[in-house]
Amino acid sequence: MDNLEQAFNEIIEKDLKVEPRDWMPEKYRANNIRQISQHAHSEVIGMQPEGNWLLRAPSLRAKQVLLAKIQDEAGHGLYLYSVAETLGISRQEMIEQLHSGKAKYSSIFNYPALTWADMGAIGWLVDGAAIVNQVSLQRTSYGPYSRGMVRICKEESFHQRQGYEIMIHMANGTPEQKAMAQDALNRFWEPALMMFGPHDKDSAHTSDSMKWKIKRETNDTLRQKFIDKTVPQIEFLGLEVPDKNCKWNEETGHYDHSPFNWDEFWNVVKGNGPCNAERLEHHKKAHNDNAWVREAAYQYAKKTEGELV
Ligand code: FAQ
Repeated sequence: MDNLEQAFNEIIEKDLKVEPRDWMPEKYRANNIRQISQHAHSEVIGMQPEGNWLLRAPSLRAKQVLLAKIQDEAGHGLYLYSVAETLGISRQEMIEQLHSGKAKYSSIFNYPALTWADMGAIGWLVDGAAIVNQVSLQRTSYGPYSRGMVRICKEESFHQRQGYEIMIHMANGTPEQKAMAQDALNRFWEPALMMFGPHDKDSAHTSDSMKWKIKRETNDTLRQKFIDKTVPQIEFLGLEVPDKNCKWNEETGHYDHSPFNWDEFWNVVKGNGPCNAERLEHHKKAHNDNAWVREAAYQYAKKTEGELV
């Protein structure tokens, strides 16, 4: 083992942070680029289901809050693209990988947002799941990713409350509103649990990522934390857990759950979910229609800085 590799291993062992200028194994770099760029794509594509409801929000307050939340997601995408850039990939390459299908984004955003209650379910469950995952990632070994997560988690916790507030209103509203809340929960429950990725035994990257402390907890551990935290919130709303086998287990100290429909998960991940085509087309169109903004920014930077950027 040479000195560079030894220095890298020491950083990991001592729980210090790997910084952009440090030497790192190519596989460590590639794994971080993959995860961070996909995380960024998820934040950006994730604006679409909620954007669908901006013009139909039931009050000015609801519209303002939803707009602020969606803008936050755009910001998260930008921090994360910047983090990935410190590893030596350009923004353009990342976008090309998204458009060609080489890079993924979270499966959850390929489901439609059909009712206003879905805005509640997304904020509560999707942001809620994202928080459980990202709180753990605050301790990830790559310094810029870890620091980005600290700020993102603060904003996500506001998003989760925004969603839960909508659910409280709907669940305590008319019988029709309560039914809408239950229907949104039914449709988003399992897809939200699948945000944590395949079971550990089927997860291609977990072993390397745990070794290098990119991931601090496994997919199944985080999923279980989310279930344990969320079931009492469902009960508080007076709604029913969509999974009849979801019961408290005294022995394990966790809620049990039914097996998941992994065929559906992989089908969505492979591009065949209800909204995959629509989400990508929308992104490509927005990217192409706004090419002039990138060109104008480039020309302005050239003029003011006197050099290519
Ligand atoms: N969807 O070996 P693993 C948010 C892929 S942010 C699609 O277990 P890994 C905020 C995986 O990429 C939500 N693909 O992978 C918000 C890999 O394929 P690859 C996003 C998935 O990386 C709220 C293959 O399966 N959060 O919601 C999914 O070790 C509301 C094998 O899987 C993050 O990205 C999936 N659910 O663990 C925004 C957090 N799961 O890459 C707007 C950071 C797995 O070899 C509105 N990411 N795959 O082609 C992570 O923590 C990890 O990447 C995991 C997956 C846990 C997602």
